[in-house]
Amino acid sequence: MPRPPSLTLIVAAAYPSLGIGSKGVLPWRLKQEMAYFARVTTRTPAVPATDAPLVYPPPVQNAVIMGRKTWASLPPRFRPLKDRINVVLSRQTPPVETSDTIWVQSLEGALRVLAGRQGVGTVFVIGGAEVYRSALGMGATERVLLTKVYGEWGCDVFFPVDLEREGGWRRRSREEMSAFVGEEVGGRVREGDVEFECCMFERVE
Ligand code: FOL
Repeated sequence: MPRPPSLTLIVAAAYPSLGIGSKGVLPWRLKQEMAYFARVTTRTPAVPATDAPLVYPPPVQNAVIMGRKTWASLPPRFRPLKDRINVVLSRQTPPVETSDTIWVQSLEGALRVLAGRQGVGTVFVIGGAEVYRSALGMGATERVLLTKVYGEWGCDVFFPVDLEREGGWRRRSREEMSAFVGEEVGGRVREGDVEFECCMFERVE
């Protein structure tokens, strides 16, 4: 069996409350931050994450794993997220694979499906809270791309771990983060009245 892929969480959270949603959707509309999400989750790594046999040229797409409520929250015109393998978790729906979306019953099921495929690049977990919590409990989760959205946003769901306070996570430098995401990032960005900052954390032993 091929080695199961490692996982990267990507999340935008209010800072410092770590709120990620309100009434089923994102609490803000940040065009530049959303464009960053789309670029980073779409851009493929130089080397695929699994040890599936290589074919030349390697046709690689990243995967985005999400819960059913996050799937429902995506604007229908952007669903499935284009140029990425969309994997949706639902305990009710039996596992099915349509031409553009894979439905599975657990995160383990998602990893099993992806491990058995060729040409899978980076595997991202894109939420929501329940899926982030499960993923953070798995050794496979190595990295979190956290965008701090400064301010109080009246959220009703929250990112489950404070990476800056709990042990086991280290913030990486701007340079390390830029190398991973494949573009220059770092520092506070202003969009309208809102400031955000893209950060990367990695698990440490
Ligand atoms: N991580 C970060 N950093 N920012 C986010 O906004 C974010 N959002 C989710 C998960 N992780 C995140 C979940 N929510 C779309 C909408 C909501 C959403 C995720 C994605 C979406 O429509 N994405 C389109 C781009 C649309 C646009 O350009 O406006 C895509 O192609 O990714």
